[in-house]
Amino acid sequence: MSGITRGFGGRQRESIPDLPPGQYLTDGFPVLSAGPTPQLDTAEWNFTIHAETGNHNWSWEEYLELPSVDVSTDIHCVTRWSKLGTTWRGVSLDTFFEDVESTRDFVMAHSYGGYTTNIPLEDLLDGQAWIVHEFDGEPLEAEHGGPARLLVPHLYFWKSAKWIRGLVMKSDDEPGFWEQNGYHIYGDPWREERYS
Ligand SMILES: Nc1nc2c(c(=O)[nH]1)N[C@H]1C(S)=C(S)[C@@H](COP(=O)(O)O)O[C@H]1N2
Ligand SMILES: [Mo]
Repeated sequence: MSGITRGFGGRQRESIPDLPPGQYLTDGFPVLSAGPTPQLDTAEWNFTIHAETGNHNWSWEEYLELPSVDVSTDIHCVTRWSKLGTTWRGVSLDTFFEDVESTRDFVMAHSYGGYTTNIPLEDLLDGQAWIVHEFDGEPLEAEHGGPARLLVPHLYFWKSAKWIRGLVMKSDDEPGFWEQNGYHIYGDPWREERYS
């Protein structure tokens, strides 16, 4: 080991503590959509939580009246790009669920355009998920899910449904669109839960 005081003398990969395994950093903001971008008019936009005790519905005006917060977070796409320190503004899912009574443990998120993705309810609560309508201080662009999308940044980004339309409470963790097409049922980027 003489002469080598650090590492192994060869090229070592720079270790970035905030980067999950198998991911690389990007400064851009790639657009990944399974279909065309729906053109949504906020006058007709609605967000609904469907529970066994009834439906709770928010119009765009009602959504904007809810307390909104700034969110700074890292995002990780299963196709291996990560973006650190992204900034969003929106409403915590805790706020929406204050009004909802349900004994069901799972959620299917539904988007305008038909996309779906499944998430355990506990992953949407306690300050872990938001409906967001601003990115980087600007209204969220349609291609990134505007007027509003789900943001669940501790899971791979396919769980962050763009053009969010509603959440349906479920007794079972039924697979959504990508989960039926080979993606992992849960999608933790730190465990590399990419495919099933
Ligand atoms: N409605 C909808 N939401 C979606 C998708 C989609 O195709 N439709 N793609 C998912 C995937 S795979 C990723 S990586 C992110 C991409 O978001 P972006 O286009 O804003 O980068 O949105 C997720 N949410
Ligand atoms: Mo993705």
